Amino acid sequence: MATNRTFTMLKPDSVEKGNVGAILEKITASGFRIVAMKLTHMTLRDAQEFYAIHKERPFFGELVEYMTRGPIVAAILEKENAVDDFRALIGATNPEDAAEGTIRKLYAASIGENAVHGSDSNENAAIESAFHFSGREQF
Ligand code: DAT
Ligand code: MG
Repeated sequence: MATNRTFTMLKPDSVEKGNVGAILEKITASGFRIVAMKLTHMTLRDAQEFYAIHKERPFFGELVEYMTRGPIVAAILEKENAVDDFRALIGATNPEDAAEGTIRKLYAASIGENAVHGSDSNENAAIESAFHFSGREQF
């Protein structure tokens, strides 16, 4: 399988609770290489654009409010089969359904505040990476 990339955000609740170090440790211990990373604070417009696919959903307002309430850690990760392997590492969207040992099982409070983002396809990984990082910020 070809080496490829995915995009992640450690969401505001992960930063607030001091879970960034533990989550990054789990990510790197699972074989992902950090290609780009920064602490950043999304504006309202950033979050509305990033999650535009969900704009008709009833939770969209809450989602945007949550994602903009404090800084996040955005990162690009590289590994064989990166997108699928990272989705497996983070677990189901709702932490109540997430498998034991997954990041959401360990660190997420609820479906609305679920600790981490992971791209759902190679195409979206490229779009989301470019949303947060220029080519010169990727190593
Ligand atoms: P994922 O983040 O697992 O890819 P998604 O793309 O379906 O999940 O939704 C994006 C985010 O929106 C998700 O991480 C948390 C929020 N969300 C999804 N479904 C929700 C719901 N039923 N109630 C509240 N927030 C929800
Ligand atoms: Mg998604």
